[in-house]
Amino acid sequence: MLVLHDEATLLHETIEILNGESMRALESPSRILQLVSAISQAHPVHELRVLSSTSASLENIQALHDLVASTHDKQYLEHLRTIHAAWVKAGIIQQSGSVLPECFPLQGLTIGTPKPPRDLNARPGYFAFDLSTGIAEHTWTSALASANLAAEGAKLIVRGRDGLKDPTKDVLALCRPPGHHCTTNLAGGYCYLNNAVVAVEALRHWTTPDDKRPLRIAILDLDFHHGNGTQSYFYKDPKVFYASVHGDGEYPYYTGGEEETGEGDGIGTNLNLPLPLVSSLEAYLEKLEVAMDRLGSFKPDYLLVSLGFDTYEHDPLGAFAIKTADYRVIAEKARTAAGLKSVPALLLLEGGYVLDALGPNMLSFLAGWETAK
Ligand code: SP5
Ligand code: ZN
Repeated sequence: MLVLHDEATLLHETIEILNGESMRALESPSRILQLVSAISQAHPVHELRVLSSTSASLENIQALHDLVASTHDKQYLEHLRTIHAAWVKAGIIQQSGSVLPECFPLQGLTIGTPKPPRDLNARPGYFAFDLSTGIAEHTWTSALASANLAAEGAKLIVRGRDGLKDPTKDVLALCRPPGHHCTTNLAGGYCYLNNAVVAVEALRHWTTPDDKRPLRIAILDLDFHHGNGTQSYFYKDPKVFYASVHGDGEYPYYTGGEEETGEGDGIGTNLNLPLPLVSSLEAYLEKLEVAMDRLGSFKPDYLLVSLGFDTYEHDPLGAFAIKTADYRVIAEKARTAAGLKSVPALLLLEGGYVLDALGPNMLSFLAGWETAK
């Protein structure tokens, strides 16, 4: 597997409120260090390629900003980029501190559509939906680097592009922060920029213009949590099929039901498979098979996988009973599904919070993925 990493993804460090306590966010730089270490040790089975979004050419930086601006709300991006410095300047926090929301403009509180508040303390609540998504000094830099890995991964799996000897070789992007919870204008669940959304638009961008037929893209979300942000972005889009297996009734609580099947032209291209808690591999595979059948029948040109390891048995934020060896079976089933076998795939890292299990779980998954081909 070709694995993409950027050291700028390590810079973001923030706090969250979890179980009524303020603590360092479980989504930490060590997660990526663990994965990089495991993948490096597995060389030459896996190839680690280190990119640098912060020292990219001006042209590439502009392209990245354009891509992010086309997929997220302008005021929201401005907020992510500037609020930490504004809070420091106003004396609300120190440079090492984090911006967290204070008040949310929820349904029932506001009359009509809420407007972005001028008050600096109030602004974070307008652009977030939880207290796990603090904005620190380097959050914007890491979020951009993470989105850049998704975009570069997309570029690489487009057939025939850019220096890949085997253009159909799959790519894993070690994205951090993750992306599948945030919408075009709301941060949440440790997510600031939606990397899967960025990858889809990058795939569309990099596809050769002589092929006028619109691309068909399948997204398989294997994180323990429902990818509400990705679902909402493609909810009315008939060319993107989103399928998710996730904990029933778990975070983000208000999305992920079976009845959410898409809207308008997009009816039938959204599939939620909530799974009861403490499900083991057997129950998980049943749902995965349903997801793979539907994604395969969609006959996509590309497959994106939102890959989270918080389905692991000991994960503090998950409640399934998946073991390290099980990831091999899960990956093999996903990779060998009818209609998807020869489809180029991009894997994007989402959650997974047991630090010393991340490396083994990823290597197990990749082993299953690669033997399946
Ligand atoms: C990317 C990702 O995995 N984000 C997840 C963020 C989850 N944050 C809130 C977790 C709350 C867990 N509470 C457990 C409730 C058990 N019923
Ligand atoms: Zn998750």
